[in-house]
Order: sequence, then structure tokens, then C-alpha cells
Amino acid sequence: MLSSQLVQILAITAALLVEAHAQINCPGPQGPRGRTGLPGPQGAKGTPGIRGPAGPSGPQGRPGQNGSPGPQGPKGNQGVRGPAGPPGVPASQDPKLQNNIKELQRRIARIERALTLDGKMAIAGDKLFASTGKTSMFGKTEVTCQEAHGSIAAPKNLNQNKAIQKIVQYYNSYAYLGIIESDEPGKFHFRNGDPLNFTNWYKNEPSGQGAEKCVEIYSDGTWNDKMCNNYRLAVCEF
Ligand SMILES: [Ca+2]
Repeated sequence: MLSSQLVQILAITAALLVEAHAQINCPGPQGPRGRTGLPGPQGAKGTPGIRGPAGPSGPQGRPGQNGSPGPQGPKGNQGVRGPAGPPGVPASQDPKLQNNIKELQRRIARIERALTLDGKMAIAGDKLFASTGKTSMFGKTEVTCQEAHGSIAAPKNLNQNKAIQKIVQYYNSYAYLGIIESDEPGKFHFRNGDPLNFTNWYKNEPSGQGAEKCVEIYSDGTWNDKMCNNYRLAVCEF
């Protein structure tokens, strides 16, 4: 009886040992995944790759700006003189040309008569006198006349003096003449330096003796030496 119990105990013990042994050797179920570790150190730089083939060419760009002009080239040789033309008719013997000249003269004379009708302009010989109708000092009047391609009125004879006088009477204002006093007091000459070949001084004029360098013309046509900074009618001759 005891031995049977002992055998039974031994058997049970052996069975337990076998099971324990089996439990020790068999793996258990997989556990949860662990956390991601820290990144490792950077690896060494790789060697450069092989250069690829050239890509297709793009469209042509816009043309650039023109450059600055180059220096002027040397003058060329004189050309060969052409052959002489046929002999012409002298102008004085060309009836067509002479008729044209007469027609032009007739038209110009008509225009002159019309322009001088009211007294703003006057003609004496080959001179035409005209006024701006405004007054100015001698220097300004000179500039005004030069800008009009004329010069300040300067009578060379009685007819021209009368022509200027008519304009002075029309505007009722004395005018400076293109005459100035020389370095010698009391001696006057034309603005361009020519000596006076005609004078029409008022009684006891010139009287300035060096103090009155310019000359004005009165409405009666006589002259008076006067300082140049007064305002007098601007009359020009053409
Ligand atoms: Ca005077």
C-alpha cells in the first residue's frame, strides 16, 4: 500500500516536473513594441554622380540695343565735273522773266501803299520805317529792331527824316534815332560809326555836351540830344 502510494506520488511528481520543464522551454506570447531609438550619427558624404547629357536648346532671345555710332569717316575725293549745260538767255533778254519781275514789282508796290495807308509805316526811297507802337529805352529799341532783322531808324536825308516824322506824329510820341554822341562832346555819328551826312537839330541843340548821348526826334521832325534811358517810341528801319 505504501509503495503504491509512493509510486503514485513519484508519478505525480514526475508529471509535474515534466510539465514544469515544458513550461520553462516553451516561449511566451510576444510583448508590446518598444519605443523608437534615437537617430544614429550622419553617414559620410557620397561621391558626386556622373554629369547627365545636355538638355534641348531654348528659343532665341530678343536682339540687343544698337551700339553708339562710330567716328566719321574721311572725306571722299571730289567728283568729276559734269558737262557744261546749254547756253542760257540773259535775264535782261528773257521776256517771260521780265514780265514776271514787272508783275512782282507791281504787287509789292500795292502792298507798300496798303501798309503805309494809316501812317504806322512809311517808305522813303529804298528804306521802310515801321514802329511797334510801344515805347522803350534806347538799348531795348535797338534789340527789338535787330530781332526783327532791321535796325533802329536813322535818317540819311530829309525824305527819310520826314518818313520817321510821320510815324512819330501818328503815335504822338517822340522816338530815338540810330545816332549817338562820340567821345568828343557835341559830335554825333550814326550807330554804325558812319559820320552824319544830314542833321536836323532843334534850335540850340545839341546841348548836352557829353551828358546826353542819344538823339530823339520831335513831332516837327527836329532833333534833340537826350539821355538814353527815357522811354521813346520804337521805330525801326528795314
Ligand atoms: Ca538836348
